[in-house]
Amino acid sequence: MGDAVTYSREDEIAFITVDNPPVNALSLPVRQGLQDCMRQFANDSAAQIAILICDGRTFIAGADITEFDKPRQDPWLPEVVEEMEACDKVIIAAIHGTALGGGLETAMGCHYRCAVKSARLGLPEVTLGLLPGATGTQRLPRLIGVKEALDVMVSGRPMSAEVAFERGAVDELIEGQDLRAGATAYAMKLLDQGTKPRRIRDIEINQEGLGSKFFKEYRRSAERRTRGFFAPEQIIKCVEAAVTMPYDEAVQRESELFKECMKSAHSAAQRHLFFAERAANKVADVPRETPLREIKRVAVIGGGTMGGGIAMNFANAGIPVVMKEVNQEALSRGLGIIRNNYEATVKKGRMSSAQFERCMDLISGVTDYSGISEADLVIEAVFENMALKKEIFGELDKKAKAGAILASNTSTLNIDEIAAATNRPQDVIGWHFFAPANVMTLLEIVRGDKTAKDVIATSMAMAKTIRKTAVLVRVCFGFVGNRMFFPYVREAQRMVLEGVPTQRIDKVAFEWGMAMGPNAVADLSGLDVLDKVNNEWADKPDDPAYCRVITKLVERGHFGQKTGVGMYQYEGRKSIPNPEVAELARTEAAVLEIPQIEVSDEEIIERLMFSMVNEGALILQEGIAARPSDIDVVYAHGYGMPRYRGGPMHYADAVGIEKVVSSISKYRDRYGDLYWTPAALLTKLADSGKSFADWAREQGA
Ligand code: 3H9
Repeated sequence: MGDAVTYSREDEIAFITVDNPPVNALSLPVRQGLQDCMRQFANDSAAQIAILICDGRTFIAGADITEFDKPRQDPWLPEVVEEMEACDKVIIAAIHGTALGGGLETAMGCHYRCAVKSARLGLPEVTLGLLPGATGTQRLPRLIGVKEALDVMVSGRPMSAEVAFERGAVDELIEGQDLRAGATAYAMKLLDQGTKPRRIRDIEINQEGLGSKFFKEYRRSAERRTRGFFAPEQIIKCVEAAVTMPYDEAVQRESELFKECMKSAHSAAQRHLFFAERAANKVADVPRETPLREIKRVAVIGGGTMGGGIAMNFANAGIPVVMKEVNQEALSRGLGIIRNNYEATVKKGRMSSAQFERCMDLISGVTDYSGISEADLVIEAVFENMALKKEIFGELDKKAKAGAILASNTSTLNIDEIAAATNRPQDVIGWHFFAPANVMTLLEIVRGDKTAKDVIATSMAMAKTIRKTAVLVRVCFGFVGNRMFFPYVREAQRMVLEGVPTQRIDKVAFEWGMAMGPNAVADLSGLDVLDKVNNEWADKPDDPAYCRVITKLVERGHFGQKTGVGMYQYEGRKSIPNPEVAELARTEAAVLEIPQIEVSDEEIIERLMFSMVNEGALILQEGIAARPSDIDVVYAHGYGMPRYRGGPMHYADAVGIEKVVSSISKYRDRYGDLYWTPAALLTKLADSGKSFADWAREQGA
C-alpha cells in the first residue's frame, strides 16, 4: 500500500497522482490513497487547487473487477467520491485514455473535468451485469441530461472527449497530448477566475421534455435492445429515482440496486466473460514477446460471401487486400456484393462516403495467382472440400512468398492434412470466420501439429487488428464451435422426431436467451450445408435417426431460408411453421420406432445445453481447447449465446456439475450410451464437487 496514489505540490497546485498499472483500477490501495491524498490536500494551506491525474496509459478505468468476488473493504468508492466532492477547494480531474465506470464516477466527484481529445469517457458497468454504483447514475443525468445519460449507461458505450465536452461532462478540452501542462494551465485559469467548487449533486436535473410516459417508453425501447438482461432495468430504476427522489435517498436506492446486480447470476456470467476474453489471448507455449511476422498485404482466395466478408475486415483495418476468383464473372459478382454491403453501411449512417471510398480502394481483384506472391497473409475461403483445398494449398506453396502465412477458412476440415499439401506446414494455420464474416466477432484460430509459434502469435495479433475475438483451438472435426453445435442440432432434431413442435423448441431456446432457436439457425445455415457436413464426417454416429428430418427435407430440395422452405416456411424473412415437418417427423418416427413423448421446457434446455456441455468436456479432455472459458468465448461471440449465461461451460458451473451429470445419466438411461455417456472429466468434477473453473485453476489454464 502507499504508492498507488501520491500527493505532490507545485506552488499553489496540488497533484494527486494515481499509479496502479495496467489500467489504474480502483483497488483498495487506490481508494485508500485517494482518500488520504484528498485529506492531505484539504489540510495543505499552501495548496489552492488540486489536479487528479493518472500515470500510465489511461485515467482510472473503473473499479477493480477482481475484487468483486471478495468481501467489501472500506473505504468504499461512493464514500470516497462524496468526500472528494465535499472538499472546499477545487479539485479537477485530468483525463487521458479511458475514464470508465468508477473512473468516471471519481472524475464526477471532482468539481471540473478536463481531457485530451483522444480520451473516452463512459459507464460500461452494464456490460458486466452491473450499474454504476458509485453515484454515477445520479450524477451523469445531472451533467448531460436524463435521456443522454440513460443511453450512455444502458448501452455501456463510451463517449469521445469531444462528445462529452459538447454534452457538458467535460469542461475543458486540451489540445495536444501534454495533459499535465494542459491541466495546469486550466487550473491556473480557474484560480484566476476565482472559481468555486461546483458540486454535481447540487445541480437540478433538467426535466424539460420528460413527459409522463418518458420512462415507460424508454423501458419499452431498451427492452427491445437488451432482451433478457437484468442490469438495464436496474439502471433505469436508478435514473427514475434520480428524477423523483431527493439526492441522498436516490443514492441509497442506487446502492441497493447495485447490490442486487452484484449478487445476480447475470453479473457473475458477464464478469466471467470479461476475463475469459482476455485469457483467450494468452497461449501457454507462445510467449508474449514472440516476434510477429509483418502483415502489410493480404490475399483472399475465393470471392463468395465468406471471402468477400473476410476481405472487408482487412480493408476496414486499412490493410490492402486482393481477392482471387476463378473467372471475371465470379470476381465482379464478389466485388459487387462487397460494394453493396458497404453502401448499405453508408446508408445507415455508420460509415462516411470517404471511408467507403478508402475501403473500396484497398480491395482489388484477380482471376489468377498474380498478386498473391506479394501477400504476407493468404486466406483460402473456398467451399468446404478437402480435395479442392489441398489443390489450392499446393498452388499457394508454389506461388506465395517465403514466410507468408497460409490460412484456411475451414469450418470442419483437418488443418494438418491441408498443411501436408505444402512443403511449409509450419506456415499453415486455420482461420475460421463466422458468417457474416464482416460482422461476427469470433475467429477460431486452428493450430496444426506443425504450425510455427510466430504464425500463431501473428494470427492472434492480426485478429485484434481486424477487431475479432480470437480463440486458439486444435484440430478435430468441427473444432470447438461446430463440434459442440452438432449435438445441439442433433437433440433439437431428435425432439422433433419425438413430436415436439419445431417452433416450441425454438421459442424455449429463444426465451432462455439464444439469439435464435436451433431449428431457425439450421434453416439460416442451410440444411443442405449441415447435411453435407454430416455426410463428410468420418465419425458420424451410427444412428439412422441422426438429423433425420434435415436429411429428408434436403432430399425434397428444401434447404431452409435460401429455398423458402426448411424447418420453417418463409414469407420473405418471416418464418411460419412448416406443416410438412410435423407430418414428416411423425412418419419417420414410426419407421424408426421412436415413441412420441411429452417434453418439458426444462428438458428442452437440458438436452440442448447439456449435450453441448458434455461435448465441451470431451474437447477439454482431448486438449482441443485450452480452457473451459475459451469455449465460453466461442459461444458468446459465434453462436448467439447471451452474455448473461456466460457460455455453456460457465452455465454448467452455475447449474452445478453434479446436476449436469445426473441429468446426462437420466438421458443415458432413456437413450443409451451413444450420446449420453458423461465425459470422464465431468464425472471426475462431479465426484470431487468441483467446477470447470476449479479445474481450469488447477491446470493453471
Ligand atoms: C465499476 O467501475 C463499478 C463501479 O461503478 C461501482 C463500484 C462500487 N479491474 O482490456 P485490456 C485488466 S465496474 C481489474 O486487455 P486494453 C485486464 O483484465 C468497472 N482489471 O487492455 C487485463 O489484465 P491481463 C467498469 C482490469 O488496453 C489488463 O487490465 N470498468 C480492469 O485493451 C489490460 O486490459 C470497465 O468495465 C478492471 N476494471 O483495454 C472497464 N480493466 O493483462 C473495463 C482491465 O492480466 N476495462 N483490467 O489480462 C476495459 O474496458 C479495458 O480494460 C480498457 C483497456 C478499455 C480499460
